[in-house]
Amino acid sequence: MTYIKKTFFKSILLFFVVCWSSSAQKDYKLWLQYNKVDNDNLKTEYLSNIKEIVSLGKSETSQIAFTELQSALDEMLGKKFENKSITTGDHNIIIGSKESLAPEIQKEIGNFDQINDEGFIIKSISIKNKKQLVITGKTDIGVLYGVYSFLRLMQTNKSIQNLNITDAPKTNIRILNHWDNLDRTVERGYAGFSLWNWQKLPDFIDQRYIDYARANASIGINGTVLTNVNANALILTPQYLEKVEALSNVFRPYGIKVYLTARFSAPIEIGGLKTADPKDAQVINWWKNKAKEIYKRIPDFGGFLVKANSEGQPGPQNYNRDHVDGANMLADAVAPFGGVIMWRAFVYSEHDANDRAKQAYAEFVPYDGKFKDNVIVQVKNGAIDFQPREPFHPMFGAMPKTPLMMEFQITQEYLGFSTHLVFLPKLFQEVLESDTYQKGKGTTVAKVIDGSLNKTKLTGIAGVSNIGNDLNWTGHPFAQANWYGFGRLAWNPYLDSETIADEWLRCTFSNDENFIKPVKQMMMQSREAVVNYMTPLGLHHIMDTGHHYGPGPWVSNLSRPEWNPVYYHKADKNGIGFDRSKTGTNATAQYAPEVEKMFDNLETCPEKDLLWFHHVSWDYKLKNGQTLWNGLALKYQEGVNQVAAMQNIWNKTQKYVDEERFKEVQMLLEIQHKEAKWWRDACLLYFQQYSKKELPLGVEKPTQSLDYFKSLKFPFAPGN
Ligand code: BDP
Repeated sequence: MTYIKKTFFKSILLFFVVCWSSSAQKDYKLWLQYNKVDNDNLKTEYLSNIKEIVSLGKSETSQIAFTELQSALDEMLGKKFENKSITTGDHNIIIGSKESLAPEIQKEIGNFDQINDEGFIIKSISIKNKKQLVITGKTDIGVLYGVYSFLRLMQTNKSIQNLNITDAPKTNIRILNHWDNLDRTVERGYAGFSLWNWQKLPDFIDQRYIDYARANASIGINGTVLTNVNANALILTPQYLEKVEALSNVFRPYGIKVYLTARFSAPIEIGGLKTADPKDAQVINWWKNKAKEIYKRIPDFGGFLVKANSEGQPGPQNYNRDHVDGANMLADAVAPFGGVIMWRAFVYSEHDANDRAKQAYAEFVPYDGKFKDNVIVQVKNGAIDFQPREPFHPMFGAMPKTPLMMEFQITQEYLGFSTHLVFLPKLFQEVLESDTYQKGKGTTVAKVIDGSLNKTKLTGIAGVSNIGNDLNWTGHPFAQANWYGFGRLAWNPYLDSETIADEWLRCTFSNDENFIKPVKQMMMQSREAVVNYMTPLGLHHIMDTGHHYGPGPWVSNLSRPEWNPVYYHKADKNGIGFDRSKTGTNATAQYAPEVEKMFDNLETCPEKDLLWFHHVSWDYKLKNGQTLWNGLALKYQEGVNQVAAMQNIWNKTQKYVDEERFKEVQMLLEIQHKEAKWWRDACLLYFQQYSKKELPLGVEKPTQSLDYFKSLKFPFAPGN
């Protein structure tokens, strides 16, 4: 080859490597892209308002805050600011906690009592006729959150002149639940393997741990449960605690506490005891010593998350004790060190013939007020299990004397894995805004969760993580928005999901309105789309067995009745739906009278929840005049159409998005479209056996038979 040819090929190769790595990095960088500010006016405004950075703190956290600000400004404005550490001239950005600020600056900032320890204040002030921008808080973590919030303003192209922002998280525990196993598989994980490389820990600190902490800090997440709720006791042995300690050292400066899942039978499995009875003196002692051992290594260890007597997990009931006995025993063990117990309310029993939707309430509500102060009961958003749509869990309206924590699922176990684009903050918002009527109108779930309704001290929101070791963290580029949105809502459960979508798009892709407007619309409709093509009008739990991938409304052969889809839809020749009204299981009675009445009455029950609460005939007239059968079929079709509309929107975004992410999303939407049709066809063919009616006009004819759909098997579907 001639020299010229060789150089030509080399440069082509280099070009591809550069292109590949820069776009691959884009995916990896999440919402912290810090794209160049290309609007000249804005750039001028930013540069004239930022002359120097003065970073006052000395801690590792302060260092992180400064470096973040410095490198972000470098990327966005093309200028590298050094740390001046003393204030000269004007238009400095001064970052530091209250106590690091000069008294005259403190005075200008005003009242620090408006914020809690994690809150921040961003304020433009004037000192000796010099303008300064101060980012401060009571603690260095507050300052770090302030820096991220300030950078978000710039990332979303907002003005930074005359700022006066006061913000603080409304919940104490804002936490990810990783359902990660010690062998690095992730239960219900669709983004690769677990981030935690237990084999190489504690000596090898993967850069990903740091990047993970940074991403979480940027949205205010302050806790992480490293291990699966279906717990393995080995995590509590010294061999593993040493590794956990290493991770907690990485996370600490980012304000993130580590928590673990506690297997209730650990005293037997790793402690050599004969029992795990929470009233047994040796057991009590074992947990006390275990807590001591953990806190010696990890002084700010958060505490334990416990799944007990649920789906085969051991618990206090194995010893004829109850949830209170179990939770309080563990609470006593961690209390001296400031730890908390997050006790899950996701319980239902094969020995209980009652409607599964009623069981958690029935089991837990009698315990209201009986848990120790450092116990918080973690309740899933709905009474069944993270379905595309569920009415809010009745427990949220029924335990005024107990701190209740929200459990959302960020990983899309029932919403198309990491293949389907579904913007979950819309779902989260719907739940948080639901009115429990616990203390009259306007007592929403959000008010229960943030403690404002019942003056609860301990508050929290948990999200089952969708993060794995995929290059882009979450499998689907848009699934990053669900991690982001979860964090933002955990910080402030009153945020609007559309605002979140807007922020995320600008930070992750582009500020171009021609991109933002349609793509935001696509995100906002994506949740309703998945409800429509999977489980419209209140249908639920009709997915296939085990892996939960794809439709399986016909499944009826599982050993426990409440594991079978037929238990939930109850389709027969008379109609379809689960009668949870007074004439049925009376689950509606678990809600406050106003809510009960609304759900109970066919006239007032929202149609989106119709088949959740009522069994209605195929000829039942919907509000739009259609029969139920026609309306149901048209909803399925609408879901498919909505995905097609999402594809149309995305296909027009090519010029605003890097090639790699554009193509990824395009391919994923194509699969989503195929799978939406699969859901529609399989479900309608199955239900049609009972309705015995033709598909209405406008609904496409299935191209396969019901037997074909039933024959599909997925032995290696992920996350199972
Ligand atoms: C269900 C999942 C199962 C979890 C369980 C739980 O299918 O893998 O272990 O919830 O939350 O949604 O404990």
